Amino acid sequence: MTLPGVQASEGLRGPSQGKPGRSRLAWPPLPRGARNWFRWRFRAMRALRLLFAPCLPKGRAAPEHGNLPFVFSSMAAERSFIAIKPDGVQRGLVGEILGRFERKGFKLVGLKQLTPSRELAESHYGVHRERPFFAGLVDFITSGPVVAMVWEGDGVIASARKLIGATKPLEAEPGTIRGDLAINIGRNVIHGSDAPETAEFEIGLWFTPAELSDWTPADQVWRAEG
Ligand code: RTP
Ligand code: MG
Repeated sequence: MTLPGVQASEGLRGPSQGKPGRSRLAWPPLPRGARNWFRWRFRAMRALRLLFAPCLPKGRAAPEHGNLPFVFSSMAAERSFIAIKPDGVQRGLVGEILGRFERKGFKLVGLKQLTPSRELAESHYGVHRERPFFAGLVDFITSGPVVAMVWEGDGVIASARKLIGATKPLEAEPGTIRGDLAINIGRNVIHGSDAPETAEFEIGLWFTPAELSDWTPADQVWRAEG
């Protein structure tokens, strides 16, 4: 595959792939057999998607993946629920935070602003129900608008937690959202799902399937080899 706008002789090769005239991105640095295996697996799955598309139900959250028969469902791209808490919205940090996820290369598939009901907040933080900070946490999260988002991409759940940083902002590394933008545990600006099961639960809690878009960025070829 030749990337659009790139001549075969230009320098878009992996660091160890210096053969002149090669047009393929040699990344990740795996043996050629392994790279080919991944490529053919991707192509086979894409062909299956096209084959099954006409006879599958419409209107699911992610038709491109979610409508596949269960045997192919492991293909579904990973999604995480991310929320900018009321302090982040009040402080005008929405653009800054959205930009960090966009620049990383993840895909935004859901976005809305709402002031959560107590019921929603209590379900969302239900795992902390018995903790002493629970009541204050629910008061805080229902105190104003929250920007709720779903981001998609390989490894997005763990990666988003890294982008977000440690729960206590003073312990969060500089360069992370909490490390750069917050100082207090009760005003730590952003939430991110901490595991695949939590992500699935939280996405279903905050969004209806119709509120999520399945789309392919025009520059996808520049984001991931495939
Ligand atoms: P989040 O769920 O909001 O993304 O935060 P997290 O995973 O980093 O931390 P978690 O343990 O799930 O705690 C949820 C939120 O509760 C507040 N908290 N306060 N005062 C305290 O000791 C305390 N501990 C937790 C924080 O706002 C935390 O983000
Ligand atoms: Mg948490």
